[in-house]
Amino acid sequence: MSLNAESTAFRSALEVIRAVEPRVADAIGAELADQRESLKLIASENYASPATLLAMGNWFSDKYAEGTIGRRFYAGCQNVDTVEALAAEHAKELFGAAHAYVQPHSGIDANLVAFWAILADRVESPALKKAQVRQVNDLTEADWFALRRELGNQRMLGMSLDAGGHLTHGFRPNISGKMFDQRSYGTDPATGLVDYDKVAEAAREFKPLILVAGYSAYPRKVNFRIMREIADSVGATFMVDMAHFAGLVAGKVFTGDFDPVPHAHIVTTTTHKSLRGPRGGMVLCGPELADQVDRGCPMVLGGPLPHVMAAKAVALAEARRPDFAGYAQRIVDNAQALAEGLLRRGAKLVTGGTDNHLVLIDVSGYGLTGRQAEQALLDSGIVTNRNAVPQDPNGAWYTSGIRIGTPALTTRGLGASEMDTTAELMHTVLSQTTPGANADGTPSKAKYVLDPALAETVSKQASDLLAGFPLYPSVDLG
Ligand code: DSN
Repeated sequence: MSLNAESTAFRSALEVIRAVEPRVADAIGAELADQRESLKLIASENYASPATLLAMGNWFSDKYAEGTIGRRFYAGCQNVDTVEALAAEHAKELFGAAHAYVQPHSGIDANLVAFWAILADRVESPALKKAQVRQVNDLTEADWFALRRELGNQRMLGMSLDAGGHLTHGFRPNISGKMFDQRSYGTDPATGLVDYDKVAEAAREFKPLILVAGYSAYPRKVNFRIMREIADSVGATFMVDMAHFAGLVAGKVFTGDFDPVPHAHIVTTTTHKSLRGPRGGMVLCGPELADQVDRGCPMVLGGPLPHVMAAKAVALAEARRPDFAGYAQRIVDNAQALAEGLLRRGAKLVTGGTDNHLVLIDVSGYGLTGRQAEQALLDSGIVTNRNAVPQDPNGAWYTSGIRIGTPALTTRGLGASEMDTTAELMHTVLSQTTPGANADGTPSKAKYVLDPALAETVSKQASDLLAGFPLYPSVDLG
């Protein structure tokens, strides 16, 4: 039997790797096997296409290309220019953006590029103007001191971590919380929803330079038109981090007031979550911020990864195909089916449901911490991650929540009926897990008690469920 192109490509790659370090080849094969067998509900993960994966394993990995197209610090970048331009072109077309910068290595890097671009654009700093890469050698010691003074204490208002915001939106232990004088807006304690009047009030009081919207663990839509009005009312630059829901924007599930691109001054994203591309980041903006954004490397970023930019171009081309819209809608349909299945069985959900790709279960309803629930589910073949809930009494380490998302299972082809089965499996595990105790008898926030036979039964049911939806059906490693 002749193998298809994808099987041949991956088999050949593993054979070549195995000849040098067989343990790496084995680990790659084992990773595929593990991914095939687990019920992956991590909201920020997905399965990139074989074409996207294969675009990363090649000679572009060897090339340095600091700077950007037309302004490189290295010679011989003509082919990197081709893939960087293709990725940017696809991104602009897909999102209707004037400018796209496709070099960031991650969402955090994309946010840093955006912060620096905004500072450079907004802060009246002669020292900063001089510090732009082309003049950096002209800076005196006095300029450096002035630069720190002029940039210090700029203000940022973002969503708090426990309400669903991201570390880089000013959380103290993150560099963003040290770069900026930061204040957070939360969600309404009764509904769990963003209270725009409260955001407006905080903005009026605090007068931030940057208003940030976007989230990692908020299960609802955000009205970006209203957020932009709030930003405008206090003269703030409006930045949206759409890392989690970029696929829903690309697939036109989030349109109008819920599409950040027409409303924000600058939008950042990852490329690997609901967008289903390679691990990486991206910045979209209008012409007024484009030049500063393009200075991301070497201002903020290490050298670009041309092999990943090639993969971004492939994945963005895939997202421009008509069938991506159907995929994006199915992500949301599945999340809603999963939420309904959990609610029907008595689970407590933050905001009572979802409008997007993720669901946040408040597992205090089962008498568990997030950490206990996460591990019990993992023992049962269900991969999730623990996450704080608003005003979480257990903090960001133990937490009281489990965040689940549907981009990955939707890629595998699971639908509403399988989401109901998934809800049943999760509820079975969570309702039969009890908190454990420390050696001295005090209650533990990490230990738990779950009958191993039950965990095994659920694992088997999860793997039976997945058997009907093979992952990478075109890839046979033999
Ligand atoms: N790690 C990503 C997530 O899981 O949401 C965000 O950085």
